[in-house]
Amino acid sequence: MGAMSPRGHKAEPQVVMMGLDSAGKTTLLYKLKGHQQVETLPTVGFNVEPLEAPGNLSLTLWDVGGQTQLRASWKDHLEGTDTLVYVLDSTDEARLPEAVAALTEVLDDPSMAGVPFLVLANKQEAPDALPLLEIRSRLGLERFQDHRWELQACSALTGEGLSEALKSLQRLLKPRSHLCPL
Ligand code: G3D
Repeated sequence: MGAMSPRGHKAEPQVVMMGLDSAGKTTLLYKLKGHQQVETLPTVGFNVEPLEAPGNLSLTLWDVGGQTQLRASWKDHLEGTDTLVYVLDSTDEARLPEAVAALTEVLDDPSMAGVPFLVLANKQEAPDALPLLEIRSRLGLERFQDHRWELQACSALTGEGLSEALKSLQRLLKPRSHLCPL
């Protein structure tokens, strides 16, 4: 488990994974960890999973439940976040506004100022998935000018897009070099 020490004093980058319930966070986490069988249970509270990603990237993922009654506790887990991974169910058009509102709330938290984020448009293999461009415009990501962000289509079920997602994560975890003075 990663220590919750102040930003910049951690052994491992702290990656928080969030999303509404059923977005596919648990499936994604286990797929990334290389488990063959995924038995999904509703995420209760949060769990912390060390992740050995390719490229010697060692991360700690926080999987925070999206159930309404637990959303208030998200804020308790934001301090020290290096990158946010926000998982969206691309097939759930009805709850897209709720997902966008939750993402906005998280990013508006003072402890998330300037923290980069990766939006994973999950379940893209499903025939009724909204196209990535549609999702991009519905999210209005351009609003978040104070954050570096990336949007990646993926399927936790098939694994499609996951290696690209990890590459995005690696990019976002790198500090912006042009901010460093000589
Ligand atoms: P959560 O942890 O965000 O709450 P889960 O979500 O990982 O428990 O997934 C919720 C449901 O979505 C599960 O189905 C799971 O199999 C499905 N799911 C996750 N990722 C994908 C995906 O990429 N494509 C498709 N088609 N389904 C996905 P069940 O039926 O077990 O509820």
